[in-house]
Amino acid sequence: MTKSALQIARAAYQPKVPKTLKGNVTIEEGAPTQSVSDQEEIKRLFPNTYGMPIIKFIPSDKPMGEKPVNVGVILSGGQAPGGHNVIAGIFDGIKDLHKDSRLYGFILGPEGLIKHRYMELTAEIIDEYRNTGGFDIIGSGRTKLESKAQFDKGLEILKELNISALVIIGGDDSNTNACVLAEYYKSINAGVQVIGCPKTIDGDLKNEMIETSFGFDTACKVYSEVIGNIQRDCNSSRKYWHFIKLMGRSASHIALECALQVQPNICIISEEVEAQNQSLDDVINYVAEIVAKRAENGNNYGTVLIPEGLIEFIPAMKKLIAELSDYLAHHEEEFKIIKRSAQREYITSKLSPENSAIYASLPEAVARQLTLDRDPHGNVQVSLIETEKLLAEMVGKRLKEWTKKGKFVGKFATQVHFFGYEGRCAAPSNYDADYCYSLGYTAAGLIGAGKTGYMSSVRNTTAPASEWIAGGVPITMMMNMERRHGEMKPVIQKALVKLDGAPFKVFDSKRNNWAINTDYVYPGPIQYFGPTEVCDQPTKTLQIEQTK
Ligand code: FBP
Repeated sequence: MTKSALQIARAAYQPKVPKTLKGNVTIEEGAPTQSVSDQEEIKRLFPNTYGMPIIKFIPSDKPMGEKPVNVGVILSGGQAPGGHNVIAGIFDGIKDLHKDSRLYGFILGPEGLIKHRYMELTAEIIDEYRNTGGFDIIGSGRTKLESKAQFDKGLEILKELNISALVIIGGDDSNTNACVLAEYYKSINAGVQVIGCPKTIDGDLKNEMIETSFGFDTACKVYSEVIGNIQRDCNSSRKYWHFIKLMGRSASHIALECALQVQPNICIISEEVEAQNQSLDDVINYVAEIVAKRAENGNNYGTVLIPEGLIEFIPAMKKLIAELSDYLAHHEEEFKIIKRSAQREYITSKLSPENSAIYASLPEAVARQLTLDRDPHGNVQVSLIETEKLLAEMVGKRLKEWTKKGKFVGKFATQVHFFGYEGRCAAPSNYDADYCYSLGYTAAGLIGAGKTGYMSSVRNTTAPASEWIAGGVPITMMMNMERRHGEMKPVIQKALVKLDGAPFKVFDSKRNNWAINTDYVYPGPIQYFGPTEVCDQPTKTLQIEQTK
């Protein structure tokens, strides 16, 4: 494998770890815990893993492990920088428990467990992947681990390989499933512990005990670098408005973090759009008004950040999508035979007057995307909708109307961008490299302590790494009951952007200034070597949240 100079230098990087993970450790248990809500129901559903205490690692004078342990690991869902370091941390952790411990990776996500596809992760393999981005060491996948049949099938291979602990590295849904699996294996005395690790660039798996999901830091830094570059380009030629969509699924954490890093002219926050019951028209007017104001000052350029999930958060669009999905689900065959050129008119004639009017107002491409792109459940895949083009086009239309009325005197030329995949496999920042390794090493400690149904937790991460607090949180503690596919289910509560949270408040206090007075920040590329204030800083979101 040919390696870049950075890869070679990075291979030698020693992740910084909390001092409580160095040398012999033991656990300190706190008081019993409760789920965030629906306590009785969740206790009933998880009789074996409910109410367990929070765990903290503390130094000890004796080693924790006496005998070797075989561990399995699964990468679940979308890629996030640092996954390889979680695996390296688990590997080193279980080797420190006992030198004959072994680690097996299940190939291409949870499906590997069900289909019995695996590989042993030896020291040679692990060394090739330390501090690298990507999930390619074993691959990832989106198969949901949720049925008893899958759990039993998985247990066959775990028994065959003498694996007594499984680490599932995933987002909120995968960790919910990890907890269901932990409960099931405990209820049948399977002798397999299950530990979760918080992963997702989206940043929406976080709570009091999980400060951030890994990968969010690196992904946001990569996006902020390129947005910063675009802003400098924009400020140099002064002729384009750049509409930039950012990944993140439903939550706007990525857009908000990038806004805090680069100080764009506009950043839309989906959660605010929903809370204020804004229509698409309101969002268009908001952007167009800033464009017009800047034009008054002779500034016919700017940047607009748009979270990927925006469309779902505009209440009127949500209604349109729901009616459209329902209609198409029942009239698929009829729709298929309509000529492409007549499809738009056909749909417009079938919807309620309110939805029909919104649909008719959408640009051609977006209208088509809404009718064509369905996932296996029949839902529109909002990530495939080009919201950046939708906004650019509709703002353009609005400005033309205003030009006629004399309300806009300026030029409006646009460029559109979508950043997502560019950041998911980037070489982890020092923060993610250290955080991920610590999460993995902590998972090994939880295995050594015989725990199951826990998520690896590393806190206090705005302090130097040596001061970080490592331990475990019972997954049931993060759960509540939510309606999913028409049924009430126990799930880890998804963390959307809180409008009363400190990061949003900081953004809110500055955005009007950023809109009119160009005050761009250019973060530049992630730095791996150099002074700590350049290389080791956590996200602005975390820094603001943890400012006492
Ligand atoms: P996870 O929640 O699984 O970590 O995925 C994050 C994400 O990158 C989202 O931001 C994005 O909407 C989605 O994955 C894209 O999915 P895919 O990789 O299947 O195209």
